[in-house]
Amino acid sequence: MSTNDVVSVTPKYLIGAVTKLTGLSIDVVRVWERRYGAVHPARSDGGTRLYSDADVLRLKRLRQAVDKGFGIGQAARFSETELDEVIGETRQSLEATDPFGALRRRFIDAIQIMDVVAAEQELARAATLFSTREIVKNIVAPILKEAGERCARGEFGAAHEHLASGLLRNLLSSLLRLYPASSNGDAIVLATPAQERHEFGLLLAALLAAMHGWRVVYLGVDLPAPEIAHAVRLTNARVLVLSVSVAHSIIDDELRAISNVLPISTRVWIGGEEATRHRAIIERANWVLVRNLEELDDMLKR
Ligand code: B12
Repeated sequence: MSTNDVVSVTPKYLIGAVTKLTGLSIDVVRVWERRYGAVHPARSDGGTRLYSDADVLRLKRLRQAVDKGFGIGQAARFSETELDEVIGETRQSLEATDPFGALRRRFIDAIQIMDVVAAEQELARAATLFSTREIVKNIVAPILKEAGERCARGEFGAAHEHLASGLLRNLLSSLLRLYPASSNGDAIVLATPAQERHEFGLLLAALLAAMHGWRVVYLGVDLPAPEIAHAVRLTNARVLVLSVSVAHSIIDDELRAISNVLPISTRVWIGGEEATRHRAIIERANWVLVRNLEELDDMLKR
């Protein structure tokens, strides 16, 4: 694994593959999981367990601890740092093989037990060790995704999600302040339409724009079309960025309303999980559908 590799939390392996990758039998994997909560695999639509690279890595590390004479019950309760010590893998060597994954895992572990001090420490480390772009793409975006997946699996409650969201929002806001709007930069307005309250995709997009020297006018979420258009006119914005995560039919009406009231010269870039649902309006209004943050990063450069 190279220094920049990130251990993926995407569910992809069936249990048979996991046994090959870890050297553990199917029965052992099941018992470790059921009795000791060693890993929490996702389920396919049909209910089959699907393991991620992160699950496989954790099982391998637990196996190493067991090989060193620890009981699985004890090993499964170790924090990642304790596990590092136990299996003789120094923090430095873990950092060297997967610095982003190690940090993300420690943050998520801290959120799981609501240890705010440890969670804040991890974010402070991220801010000193990594570039803003690395923080956006390799720390904050994947942590939010994982928090979302844990919510869906019932491992995180609303309180966990709110705690993680609050800490990450503070981090992103303070990073945004590192790139003060310059009056020579072209203005870019960022908002979500009325009824769309998911803010993180938009906040990450705002940070990328600020890094490229745009004059960022971040309006946040849930804004009626006339308000967005007013801001675009007042700031003479060249680009409006919209983010859509939720599949409400009302969003379609809102997007149509935005396209009707915007100045004709404004370019609109729209992204988010549910943006493709609005292809008809996007095509009719000549907006650009931006598939992901990488693509946005490139467009902001030009
Ligand atoms: C946190 C959360 C909330 C929080 C939001 C808090 C906040 N301050 O943002 C709250 C509690 C408010 C919330 C409310 C609701 N939520 Co919600 N929420 C989530 C959750 C768990 C995480 C979303 C998140 O922040 N992800 C992290 C960010 C970084 O990822 P992202 O938004 O996908 O953005 C990425 C890309 O899409 C892209 N991107 C996003 N925007 C843009 C823009 C551009 C230009 C570009 C280039 C890229 C881009 O970049 C990001 C990084 O890769 C997801 C589940 C999940 N697993 O994602 C559900 C989820 C999005 N919510 C969902 C739902 C249904 C709701 C509610 C309707 C629930 C309810 N019954 O009340 C309400 C709707 C509120 C509303 N009207 O908007 C559904 C949406 C399903 C759908 N397709 O419609 C999801 C998928 C959960 C689910 N599995 O059912 N939610």
